[in-house]
Formats: sequence, C-alpha cells, structure tokens
Amino acid sequence: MTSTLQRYPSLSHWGAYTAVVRDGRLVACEPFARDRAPSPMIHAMPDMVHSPLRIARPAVREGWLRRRGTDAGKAEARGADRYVEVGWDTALKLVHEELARVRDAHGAQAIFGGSYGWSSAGRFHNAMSQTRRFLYAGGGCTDQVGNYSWGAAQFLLPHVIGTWQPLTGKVTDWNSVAAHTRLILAFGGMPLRNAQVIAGGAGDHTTAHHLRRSVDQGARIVVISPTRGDMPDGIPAEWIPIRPNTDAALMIGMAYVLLESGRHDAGFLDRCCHGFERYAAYLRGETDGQAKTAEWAAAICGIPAGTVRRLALDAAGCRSLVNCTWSLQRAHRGEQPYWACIALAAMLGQIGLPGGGFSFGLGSINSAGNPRTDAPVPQLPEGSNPAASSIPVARIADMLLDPGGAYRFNGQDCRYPDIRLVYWAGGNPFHHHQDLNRLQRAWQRPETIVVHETWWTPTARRADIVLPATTTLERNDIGASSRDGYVFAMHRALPPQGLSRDDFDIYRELAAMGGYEDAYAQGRDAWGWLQHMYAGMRAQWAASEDLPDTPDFEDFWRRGHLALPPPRRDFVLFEDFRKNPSGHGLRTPSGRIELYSERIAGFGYDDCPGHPAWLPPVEWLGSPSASRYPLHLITSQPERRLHSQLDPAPLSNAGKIQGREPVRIHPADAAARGIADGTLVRIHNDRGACLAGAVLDDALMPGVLVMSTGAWFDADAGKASSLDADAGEARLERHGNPNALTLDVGTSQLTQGSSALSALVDIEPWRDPAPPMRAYDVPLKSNDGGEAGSNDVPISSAPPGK
Ligand SMILES: Nc1nc2c(c(=O)[nH]1)N[C@H]1C(S)=C(S)[C@@H](COP(=O)(O)OP(=O)(O)OC[C@H]3O[C@@H](n4cnc5c(=O)[nH]c(N)nc54)[C@H](O)[C@@H]3O)O[C@H]1N2
Ligand SMILES: Nc1nc2c(c(=O)[nH]1)N[C@H]1C(S)=C(S)[C@@H](COP(=O)(O)OP(=O)(O)OC[C@H]3O[C@@H](n4cnc5c(=O)[nH]c(N)nc54)[C@H](O)[C@@H]3O)O[C@H]1N2
Ligand SMILES: [Mo]
Repeated sequence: MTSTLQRYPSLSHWGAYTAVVRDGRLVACEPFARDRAPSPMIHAMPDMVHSPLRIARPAVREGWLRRRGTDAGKAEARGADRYVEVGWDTALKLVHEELARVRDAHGAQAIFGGSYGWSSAGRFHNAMSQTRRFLYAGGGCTDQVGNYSWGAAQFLLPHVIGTWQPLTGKVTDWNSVAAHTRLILAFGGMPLRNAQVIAGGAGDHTTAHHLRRSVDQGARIVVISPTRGDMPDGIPAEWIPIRPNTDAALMIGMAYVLLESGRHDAGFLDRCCHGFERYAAYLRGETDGQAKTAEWAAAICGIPAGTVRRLALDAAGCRSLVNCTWSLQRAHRGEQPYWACIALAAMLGQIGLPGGGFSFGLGSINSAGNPRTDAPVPQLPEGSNPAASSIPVARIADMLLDPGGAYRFNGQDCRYPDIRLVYWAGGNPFHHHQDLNRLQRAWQRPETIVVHETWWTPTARRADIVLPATTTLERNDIGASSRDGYVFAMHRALPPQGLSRDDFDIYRELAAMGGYEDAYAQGRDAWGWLQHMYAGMRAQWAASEDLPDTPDFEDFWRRGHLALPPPRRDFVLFEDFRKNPSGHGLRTPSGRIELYSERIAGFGYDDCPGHPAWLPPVEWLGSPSASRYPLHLITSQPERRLHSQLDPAPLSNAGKIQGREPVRIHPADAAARGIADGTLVRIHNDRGACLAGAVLDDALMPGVLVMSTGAWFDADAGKASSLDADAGEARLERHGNPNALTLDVGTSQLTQGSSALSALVDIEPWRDPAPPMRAYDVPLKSNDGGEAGSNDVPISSAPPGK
C-alpha cells in the first residue's frame, strides 16, 4: 500500500509554510523557502489540528439548557459545567432564537459582539471580521473599540501627533535605522521572541536581520528594561535596569537635563511643536514646585542620576532613535511614557530625520519598521454597526458588572449597555483580559453566551452554546499583512475535522434563518469572496506606478504567492512634516506636535493632564501597597506560542515546569523566600493566586517577577451564586495564568486601555502535592460516563419565561 504526500501553501500569524498531508492527516509543516528566520511555532500545527481538544460537534451547556437563560445564578457557574453534544440543526436553532429574542426584547445593543482576538491568519475567514459582518447585518450589536496591544496609545496619539499610524508598524524603517542611527534607546528592549509573529502572517521574519545589520553599521544599543533578556543573545547592548512603569519619569528627567544644559533643539520645538513652554514650566517645577531633575528621576526609576544625565546627553550628541515597545503603555497611566517619549524626541530635534526621532514597536512584532512598498492587500469589508454602540475593549468586565454605569472615555461621557447575550468568535477573553476571577464573576451575568471555537479553550468551556470552527487548513483563504512583502494563497489541505464548519458557513445559515442572508453574504460563497477580494486588490495595484502587474486569480492561486518589490526609498516618519510643517501639517488642532494639548486639558481628567507628566500607577514598587505585595509582576508575550494559541502543543509544554508556566525571579528574592530553582510556587495578591514553576534569573531586576501570558486558565468556578461572595484569592489558578493576578482598571479616562503590566504580588513556595491541571480536559458530559448526543436534558426551543 502506498500513501502519497500532498503539499499545500498555507499561512499563520507565526509564518508562512507548506502543509504536508498524508492520508488525510497533517504530518509536517515546512517553512516558506524565503523566510530567513522561521518560527518553530509552525511545527506545533499537526498536534493542534488533530488534537483531542478539538471541538468535534456543537455542544450546549447543561445548566443553560435546563434553565434557558433564567435563574442562571442557581445553576452551575459558567466554567464549572458539563456540555451535551447536539446536532447542527438544534444548535443553530437555539442561537437563532436567542439572537431574535434578545434583539426583540432588549434591542441590538444588548448583544455584545466585538469578538476581540487574533483568530487566525487569512483575510476572508477572519472570525472577528465575519462576526461583525454577521451581527451588523442582523441589526447591530455593542462593539469593542481599540485593542489590548496598544489601546492607550491609540487614543492618545491622535491628540499629540494627529494619527496612530506609527502603532501599526509604519515607523522609520530599518533601512533608515541601519544607515543612520548611531544610538538606539530601546525602552523595553528588542525581544526577538515577540518578532516571531505578525498579525495576518508573514513570509519573512526580518527583525533579527535588521537589528544585526544596524549594529554592524555602528549603532549602539541601550536596553532600558527590567530584564536584560529583552535583547537577543549575540547583540551587544548596554543594559540599564529600570523599575517597571517608571519610564515616563526617566524620559521627563532626561528632558530636564536637555533643558537645563541648553541641549534641546529650540528651532525644531519652535517650528514643529506646540506648547513646549508649558511643558518646560512643568520640567522646571513651576507648576508643582518640583524640578524634574536627574536626581528626581533617579529616585523613582532606580537608575543613578549620572546615568540619566549621560543618556540624555549621549542621545543629543549623535543621530539617535528612541524606541518604546508597546508594553510600556499597557500599564496604568500608560499614556505618559508614550507622550513623554515624543516630547523627549522633539527636544532632541531629530524627528523626521533619517534614523532619528521616536519609534514604537520595533521588537514588539515582526512587522514594525519592515521596509515595504506601500500596497493594499485584500480586504473583507465589515460594514457599519446600526446599533452604534461600543465600549473600549478592555472595559468588558466593568460593562458586564455595571449595566447603565457611567464612565468617561476620550472626552465623552458614556454609559455601559445592559448586555443580555455575548457572542464571541476568534478571541479568548479568558486569556486576554485582566483579573480573570473578576471576569469570571462578570461572565455569569448575561443570559446567553455563544462561542465559536476550534478547541475547548477556557472561553469555550465558559459558553452556553459552543459551535465548532474549522482551522485555516480546512478552508481556502488569502493571507497578507499590510507590513509584510507577500500575499499568500492559502489552500485547503484537510477536510473539516469532526463536524466543524467555517465561521462563514455558520453565519450564512444563521443569517438565512433571520432573513438577512443577502445582506451578510452578498450572494457569494467563500470561493466567490476570495475572487472578489483579490480582484479589488488587483485593481488598486494596477492604479499604482510602484506596484507590479498581478496575475489573474487562477494564476495567483496556482503560484501560491505574490511578492512585493522592495521599496524605492527609505521611509522616515514625519519627513515631509519636518521639511514643511505648514504644507504637511499634522491632524492635531495646532497642526504641530502637541507637547501641550488644550483639547486633552479641556477634558479635565486628573489622570491625564494637558502635557506628559509622571503620574504614579496605582500599583508599582513605589506605591503604598508594595508593603503588602512587594514584587512587580510583568506579564510578557510567550516565546513558545501566540497568546493562548498552541498552548496544548508539545512546544509550549516543553517550556513548563511540572506542567505549570515558569515565573522568572531574581535569586535574592527567591533566597529570601526559600524558593529553589525548578520548584513550584504560589503567586498571589488580593485578586487571586496561581501556581507557577520558579526559574532563578539574575538578568532581572530584584523586586520583579516575569511570567508569560497564555497558559490556559484553570480555576474552579463552583456555583454561580457563590462566585460573587468569594474573594478571588480562594480560587487557586493551577496552570500559571498570570491574568489571575493582574489589574483590571482603565489606564486613564482618556484612553481606558488595559493596565495589564501594573500588578503587585508576592510569591511563596508551594509545598503541597501539585493539584491536577484540568485546562486540557474536555468538558463533555459523555466524559462522565453519559452518552454524547443522547442526554436526559430536554431540549425545548420554547423561549424562556423571563
Ligand atoms: N496580562 C496580560 N494580558 C494580556 C497581554 C499582556 O501583555 N499581559 N497582552 C494582550 C494582548 S496585546 C493581546 S493582543 C491579547 C490577545 O488575546 P486573544 O487574541 O484573545 O488571544 P488568542 O489566544 O490569540 O485567542 C484567539 C482565539 O481564537 C481562536 N481561533 C483561531 N482561529 C479561529 C477561527 O478561525 N475561528 C474561530 N471561531 N476561532 C478561532 C483560537 O483558538 C483562540 O482561542 O491578550 C492580551 N492579554
Ligand atoms: N511569541 C510571541 N510574540 C508575540 C505575541 C505572542 O503572543 N507570542 N503577541 C504579539 C502581540 S499581540 C503584541 S501586542 C506584541 C506585544 O509586544 P510588547 O508589548 O512589546 O511585548 P511584551 O512582551 O509585553 O513586552 C516587551 C518587553 O517590555 C518589557 N517591559 C515590561 N514592562 C516594562 C516597563 O515598565 N518598562 C520597560 N522599559 N520595559 C518593560 C518586558 O521586559 C518585556 O520583555 O507582541 C506580539 N508578539
Ligand atoms: Mo496584542
């Protein structure tokens, strides 16, 4: 008997690859030939695609079936319940009836449908976009705005520089940096582990190459970060440890040094900036009696005053670039380091010069600063939301806990909608949100929760109706990122596993039941959409002189990818503006870079004044609560997976200690607590507790713990009614998910971003036997000895009598 190998081009957020299939099974993933640094994550795909954790059939939560939305508090809590498998007809009927019931009784804004999350690569089968199209076509929903990645900066930067485009990776490119930059001040470092991924997928991993090239051409790198490990091995760099969340104070102190020594660029500040005098008054202490001297900064940041002065003067003495990783603003008062960074770069006067000025996200993701010819990629239109209702993405638990509650956001006074139904496809809120014990309480409030998932993730096992979704390998798609040099054909390599369906097909059938299939699908099937989206891109490329001729769709599909030509010139952020500030004015009220913003000041927020300022976060090593919880927990992106995706695969689990996520701790902090390398520990604060495996690491500032996000959340839920009463601490998270501990408050009233990186904790040895980790158990009733599909729960489609 012979079995033949088939090969199909495919794409993931962690890179392009060829899927190798034998006898209907994915047996290997070979990296795309032109990728100079492929991520090992692609090799996790075969285990994931054929994982026993795949959701095989539609499933309904037993407690929800019994009660159909009423009296949910008396049922098992979401997260503690079992599921019964049902047929697709039954499942879709239930979803359809719930959507219709909630829309009729409570209005479209009572459906929460932002569906935040990275879902998978592929422009058409993007679950979040499809969810929006579907819910918008059906009458709308409450949406989410912003993201967890750079949410604080997204709503700050338009006030300061008139755009948030630099956050999407469009910053002074690496060609310009390599040729011109002599000093890179790398706040947060350049952690290459993060450059493995790019939203939308990449044909080439370029960051390591560009970094090496920059160093070879003479750039000196200074890493300002709580961990030295934020610079890749083999790249020479000076490490300046900084107390977490104090970067704004350092930047402000450096700004004072420039001012005091007359090394600020008065000409640039005058021509291109607005409000410098007001900021200078703050620096001198005219507004608050405190001059922001190097000594002042030193006391906050834990960096010697001499170093603060040297950094400022070194940056003024050569072509310098100040880069911040996105992590700096994912913290309480995270607006301030970003604004202070722009102000520092403005005083250095190099914004708009090759290799100079400021930059965000170099090292946060593969795409940032990638030299690329501007070219549109295929797009799926999401439509517009008739319900015109939205919340800032990271305020989900506040919303669920406080319907009707007032909050402020970016100059508006808002109220939270009263959510009855949550609909999620392509995200994992029980990965991405902070203070997950609090989210677990909030999550009990809605009457119904519908989730499309591929695997039994922590969010799937907290839904009422779970619909199984295919992976990218089970459908055709087109993949591309607006920062990568390729457009990829993604070929269906496998049949749908189990009874899974494409999100698009699920929505199309539901839309048909609701009488709005035409509005949703617009008469096209998936293949028709791919051709349509490709044709749209082709027409745009044809209109541009910089872009090559494109093959027709069939030809593109056969070839497997398109490559963009290299850019004709280097991209320098704000080059045109610098040359001609009036002719190329910014979209700020003054048309200039705003170092003082009358608009922000006019909002009157005490947590975000009109100029960059040092505003201590609620939790940091200098705050009063540090006497109880003396360690700052940093939660970074994981090296061996994408967020929670791929966590069950061997690659991710090989990095764990006794099956728990590692926590890095300074040897002095470990010794003081009797913690030995490789042993289990319990990390805790008032919000919760989790297990982890200790890794002693002296390349870490004392007082700091570092943990990766993404180990599947594994905490008991119990009865819904008991959740409210319980302190989070009672619930031990057993797998090492640090969001059991993080802080769930908005960064400020201006941006309401995620404050994930501001959390104080303590840590102790775990001496008891390790409790079993259950996040990879499948929560089906059949696993208790019952029989899948034939259960004793009556499935009536009568609307609940609420
Ligand atoms: N403490 C702390 N928390 C953080 C962060 C931090 O730094 N610290 N970082 C934050 C950041 S920046 C982000 S972006 C978020 C990420 O948070 P998420 O984007 O929510 O995390 P993912 O694990 O990528 O979740 C995507 C989910 O989509 C599912 N999926 C994939 N493809 C499909 C599909 O085709 N259809 C359907 N229906 N589902 C699919 C996957 O199985 C997975 O469960 O986390 C945030 N959380
Ligand atoms: N492998 C992998 N790569 C990823 C992802 C993933 O899940 N896996 N997720 C992607 C996503 S969605 C995003 S948004 C980006 C996020 O990109 P970032 O937000 O830049 O990534 P982080 O890992 O959170 O933080 C980067 C570094 O900042 C340092 N840091 C933390 N707090 C502070 C501080 O207060 N001051 C200073 N100076 N430094 C600090 C930490 O030591 C950390 O290593 O990563 C992307 N890349
Ligand atoms: Mo992100």
